[in-house]
Formats: sequence, structure tokens, C-alpha cells
Amino acid sequence: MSNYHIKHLEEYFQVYRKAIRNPEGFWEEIAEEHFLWRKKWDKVLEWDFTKPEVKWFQGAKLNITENCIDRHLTIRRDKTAIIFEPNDPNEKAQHITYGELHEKVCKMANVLKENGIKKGDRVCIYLPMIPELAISVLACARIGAIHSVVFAGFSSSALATRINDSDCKLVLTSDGSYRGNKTIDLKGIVDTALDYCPDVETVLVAKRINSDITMKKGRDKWLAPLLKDASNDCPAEIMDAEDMLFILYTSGSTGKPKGMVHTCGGYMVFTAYTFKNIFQYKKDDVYWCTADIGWITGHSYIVYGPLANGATTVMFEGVPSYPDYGRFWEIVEKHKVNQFYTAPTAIRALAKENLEFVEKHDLSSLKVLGTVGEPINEDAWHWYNYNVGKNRSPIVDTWWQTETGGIMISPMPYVTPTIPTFATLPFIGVQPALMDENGNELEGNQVEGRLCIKFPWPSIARTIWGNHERYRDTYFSAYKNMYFTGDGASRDAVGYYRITGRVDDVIIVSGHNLGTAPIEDSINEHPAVAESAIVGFPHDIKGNALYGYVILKEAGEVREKDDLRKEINQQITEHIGPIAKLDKIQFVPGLPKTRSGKIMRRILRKIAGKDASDLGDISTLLNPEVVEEIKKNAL
Ligand code: 7RM
Repeated sequence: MSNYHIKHLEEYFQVYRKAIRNPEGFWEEIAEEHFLWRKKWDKVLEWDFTKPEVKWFQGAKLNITENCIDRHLTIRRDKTAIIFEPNDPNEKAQHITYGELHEKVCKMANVLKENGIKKGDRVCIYLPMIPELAISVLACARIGAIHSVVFAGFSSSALATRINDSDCKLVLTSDGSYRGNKTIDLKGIVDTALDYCPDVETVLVAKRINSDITMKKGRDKWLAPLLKDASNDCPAEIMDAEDMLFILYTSGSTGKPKGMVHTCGGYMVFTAYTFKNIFQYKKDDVYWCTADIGWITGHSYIVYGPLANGATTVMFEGVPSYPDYGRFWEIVEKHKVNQFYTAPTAIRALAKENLEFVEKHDLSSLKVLGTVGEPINEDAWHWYNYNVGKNRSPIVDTWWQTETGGIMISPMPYVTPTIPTFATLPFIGVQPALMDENGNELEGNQVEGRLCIKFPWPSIARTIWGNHERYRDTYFSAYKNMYFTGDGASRDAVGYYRITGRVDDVIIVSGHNLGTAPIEDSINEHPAVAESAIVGFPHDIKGNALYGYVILKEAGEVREKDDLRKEINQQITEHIGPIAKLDKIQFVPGLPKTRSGKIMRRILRKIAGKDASDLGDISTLLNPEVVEEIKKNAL
């Protein structure tokens, strides 16, 4: 029997060593004993980080939805798979059983097929957090179509870029969405985007807010009547383990988003196994991850990981502040949530509010608390531990990335002793390395460097859609034979890891990865702007906020500076989305540059963070005089 469920620290170390000594043997055992395969693999692993190429379970056949749904039907057909909690607390929650989920997914899959979608086609899903979102993700997987979920907070041009990059033929959306006391015109955003997407043939529209929208003839169809008429029988497409399951876009340090590609077999095995252990999920637990399915956290730990374990997973449509700041805790109490997984930015926002919002709810069902998305600061950790966990629910600080597919460094609750701000130990099968700037591995403990991974794990992204070279350059060229994460980390005296943050041009704002380049591109399109640079600076709630340094074409620009600031943010909202708006905009005469013309962001970061007393050596700059000027007028 494999150690599918790790129960104590000694067992963790023992299994960890076993998986390092013989990764193929270890993952083969996990895959064999806990999943449904139509055909077993010919080879467990083939890899070469120099190409780079990684293949797990080659030759195996499966369908992930048979693992997430069909195989549960014999013993838990009537168990709730998904609890849908609507934005409005007065609207009834929906409990979707595994039996019902099977039927809904099959119907949706048949609707996709009737609309011309075949194995390998890309389908863009731009939906709010309503059941149709999870169902359409699974429906794509059912028929072997590649889903590309775009977070429904992205703007029309961000959506268009993503649709075109992967050449999606069909878009799933809704008339609109609820967000607290606001509604958002999603269909309008899609319509604008599609002016730039000539290859989209069909738009399927779910009805959510009953708004008046226009349906384009020949292109747009209401989903409900199609689902009603569709057959509930849809045999699962048999996929190769290495066939693509989905594309999910993430920001990079250059303009274009990267479409990370995940494949069927390895992704399933790793997300399911990490889910089981990192949340210590037990048979009748109710698990809730507050992320949006538009991010990797939602893919892996709302949909695939939980369902592959036959779990009950909560899907929440709303926001933590509506109708008041007690909403999360009201939902925990209402559905008796056992595992609760959220982001540090949400914790910080809630910690600012009156404690009564937490205290008036019965949170005694909670057994495990989790965080993800960015480093958690010590105050937020203690607040979460004391006020939500009442000091008896371990906190799992889970470090991972869109690219890793699943959790890589994290405690296991009731197994790994936790320390605030430490992601602690690598998950089974994960081999981290800390590297210095010269490309040498830092051995031993009490070291700090750049975080790399030395050996493939089953859910590593296999490529960037349409650009394998960029995949190699971004992740496999900085350090020989290693996957480079883009993060810095330290390892303490006992070998615990602490993630210190990004070391590249990605800034994490409220847990969302934002590349500096696309935001700068957007600013630079403003007719009054000559050049710009953005950096992150510490923010109480968001973790980081954005600070923009902007050079105007005409130094004596006559317009009110505040009007310009508004226009710039308006433009960013249109190009990317409101999450990328700048908190501060300083108009500057120039930007500090190296002789090769590279902007010295390090200096700009220090000034933005009000930490400009020691800027290090600036004598090598092309224009050191501009630094004083920027410092003097810093916001
Ligand atoms: C899951 C997810 C990835 C980046 C990653 C880090 C940061 C995520 C933590 C964290 C410190 C954590 N995917 N990050 N989790 N930093 N501690 N527990 O967030 O692709 O959107 O972002 O997020 O910088 O590289 S992501």
C-alpha cells in the first residue's frame, strides 16, 4: 500500500526520502492505487530540462472527469460535490450531488460538441463564480477540449489577447455577474473583445443577472435551452496522459501573457495527492477555497483536486465584504466548513475590521486554515491563527505557482509544526534548491538565494502555448538543469523554507501576479506619456501596491496632473483591468538607467517604499542626477 495519506512527521520524512530515492517507483505506486486509468503507462517519467521536456505516465490513457466524477457514482452518487453559495446571502445555496454533477457535465459536454467543439479545440471560459463555470471546465475535459479560463475581472482587451493567443473557437460567458452590490456587464465586455477576435464562431451565454443584453445573430446562443435539450449521456473521451488538459494565462516580465499548458495525467495525480495531504481531507469534510476558478488555485483546489478525492467543495460567488465583513465567517458557520483556504490579502482586509464580525459566528467546525498567493506577514498570520483558528487549527502556508500546477512547499496540518511566515517543508517528491547569483547551489541550512526545483514533479507545466522557446528561456535558462521559479527564499536552521518574494519584474498585488511590462505598455499609450516605469511598494491590505514613475512628453503639460492620473488609470483599467491600477503616480523628468539602458528598478523600488537613505552604488548610472530629483518629489 502506498502512503496516500501521511499521518505524522516521521512518516512524512520517510515517504519524502522514498520519493527522492526512487521518484518513478513512488509516483507509479500513487498513480496505480488511487486513480482510474483506461490503460496503464509504458513509462513513468521521461525528462530533460535542457530541451526542456517532461513527460509523466507516457502511453497511459484516462479521462480526468471519470476520476473526478464517474468513479464516485457507485459509492457517493448522492453526496454533495459542489456547494454553490451565491453573492446574495438571501438567495438559496445550491447543493450539487455527484450524480447531478455527472448529468450537468455530460449535458454541457454535449452542447459543446453540438457546437462543433472537438478534442484539442480551445474553449475560452469567461464566467463568474457560478456552477456553470466548474461545469464547463469539466465538460471541456470530458470531451478533450482544452479549456482556457480567463478571470472575469479582466478587461475586454486582456480577454481578446488571450482568446487570440490560443485561437479559441468558442467562448462561454454570462449576461453579467454580481459582485457585492454591483453588477458587471460581462457580455458587453465579451462583445467588445470579440470585435478583435475574428475566429470565434460561437458564444454560449448563461443567464445570471437577467439583464438586457444584445445577442449577435448566428454567433450568440442562450445556454439554458441548449442544456435542457441535450442528452445526459456523454462518454468520456479517452485521453493520453500527456494530452493537454488546459491553458491558463499568467503574467510574465514581457508584454504578452504566458499561456501555461497543463496535461492530463500528471496534473491529476499531483493535485489530488497534494489536496488529500495538505488539507488532511477526511470523508465527510466540507472544504472551501475562496479563490476564483479563473486562477490556478481555483483550477487545482476548487475543481480538480477536491473532486478527484470525492470531496465536497464550496464555490462562493461573492466578496468578503458583502453584505458585511462577516460574510466569510457566516458561510463557514452555515456550511460547517472544515478546511478554509484563502489569500493573505483577504486576511489583512478582514483583520482591519471590527472583531465582532468574526466573533459572532460559530467557527468550531474549522480544522485546517490555509493561505496562498503571496508571503503572509506575521501580524496577519497571528490574527488568522488566533481569531479564526482559535489557536487550534493549523495554518498551511502553501507556496506554489500557476506553472507548478499544485502545491510545492507547505506544511501538512497536524503533521508539520508551523512557524509564522514559513512555508516550511517541500511536499513529497519536490526537490527545491537555493542558488546564488553565480549559479552555484547553496548547500546546507541558514542560506538565502533564488528558489529553483531540481527534479520534475508530475504537474509541472509542459510548455507555454505556442512558444516553447519562451518556456525554456523563462524557466530553464537561468540555472543549468533546474526549473527557476522567479522567487527568492531562505532556508532556516532546521531546513524550513521561507519565501521572500519575487526577484523578477512580476509584482504581486492582492495575490494577483502583474507583470510590469504590460502595465507600462498601457501607460505609454497615453498621448501625453513619453515613458514610464512601475514598481511595487508595501501596502497594508494588498501586500504590494503599484507606484508609477511617468515621464511626460511635454514637461510643461498644461493639464491638471490629477486629471492625467485619472486618465492613466482609466487606460490601465481598459487594457488590463482594475486590479492593475496605480495607487501613486509621480511625474518625473527621467528614469534612472544603466549604461545599457535598463531601468534600475531597485532604486525606484526603494524610493517608492520610503527607504531611500541607502541607494547603494548609483555611480554607474547613465543619469545619476535624476535620482535626487525623483527622491525630492517622491509621493
Ligand atoms: C498559487 C499562485 C505565483 C507566485 C509565486 C510567489 C507567490 C504564492 C505563496 C507565494 C509566498 C506563498 N500562483 N506566492 N504562494 N509567496 N508564500 N505561500 O499564487 O502563479 O498566481 O502566483 O505567487 O511569488 O511565484 S500564481
